[in-house]
Amino acid sequence: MNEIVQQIFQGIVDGTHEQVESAVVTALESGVPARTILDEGMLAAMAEVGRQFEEGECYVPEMMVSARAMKAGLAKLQPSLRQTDVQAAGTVAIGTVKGDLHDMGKNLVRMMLEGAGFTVKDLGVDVAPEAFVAAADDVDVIGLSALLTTTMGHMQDTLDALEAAGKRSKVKVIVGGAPVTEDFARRIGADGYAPDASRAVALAKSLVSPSV
Ligand code: B1M
Repeated sequence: MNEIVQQIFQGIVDGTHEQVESAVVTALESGVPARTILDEGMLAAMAEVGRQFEEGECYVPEMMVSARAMKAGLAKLQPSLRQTDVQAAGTVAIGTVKGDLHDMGKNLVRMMLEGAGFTVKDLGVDVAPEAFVAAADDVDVIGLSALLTTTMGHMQDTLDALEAAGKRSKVKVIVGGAPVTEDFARRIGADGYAPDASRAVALAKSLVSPSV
């Protein structure tokens, strides 16, 4: 791994947000592609933090400082993940489902959608089905994110609430997040599943303009 990308990786694992911020800036200035920084530095580091948590090598406070470092780095990376001069591709309301406070995957999907020209309404975290229903009037696509196996069920609740409100046919619903699978998405009746932010953009585009 490139030395500066390694510093980003280690800074996120250690939770040293200032080191991560400056290393991301240095990496961009020295021509490291934003995707490499994201995939090999940042996402790989969060996967390592998750592994350490699972193995009992770190606890919630350490996960929180790593998350803060990741957010600091993402803020520096964000302009490079966006493209200017793109046409608006459609509108999306995105949120992390009820009971779930994980927001980095959702934020990344939002940033990449905005970069691809979508207008995105970010509903935040711990979003109740009713809030998604309320947002459905103004958007083409609703995006649901969940990181906990215990909160995935609220995706189904949200689809049911849209159906009950007579709005299900007005919007496309896409789902994602680490425990979510293609099969789960099909079972709950979502319009699509994406395993990562890039594929969420491709999916949203294909649903808004089926010929793309
Ligand atoms: Co928590 N956490 N966490 N956590 N956390 C996980 C998810 C966990 C897998 C860790 C582990 O055990 N290995 C585990 C869940 C286990 C399970 O359910 N099976 C877990 C747990 C248990 C918990 C708590 C219950 C811990 C506790 O309190 N005892 C607690 C729950 C709080 C709550 O939500 N109610 C908790 C808390 C936290 C922190 C607050 C400390 C922090 C979150 C900070 C924040 O988000 N602001 C945190 C973190 C950082 C993690 C890990 C380490 C990293 C998550 C992350 O941000 N990844 C995570 C372990 C892991 O995932 N390896 C873990 C980076 C992010 C960019 O990836 O979110 O997967 P991700 O998003 C990806 C794709 O999934 C996809 O695209 C993104 C980019 O490629 N994607 C979509 C996501 N949403 C999408 C939507 C789409 C399409 C694609 O369409 C709409």
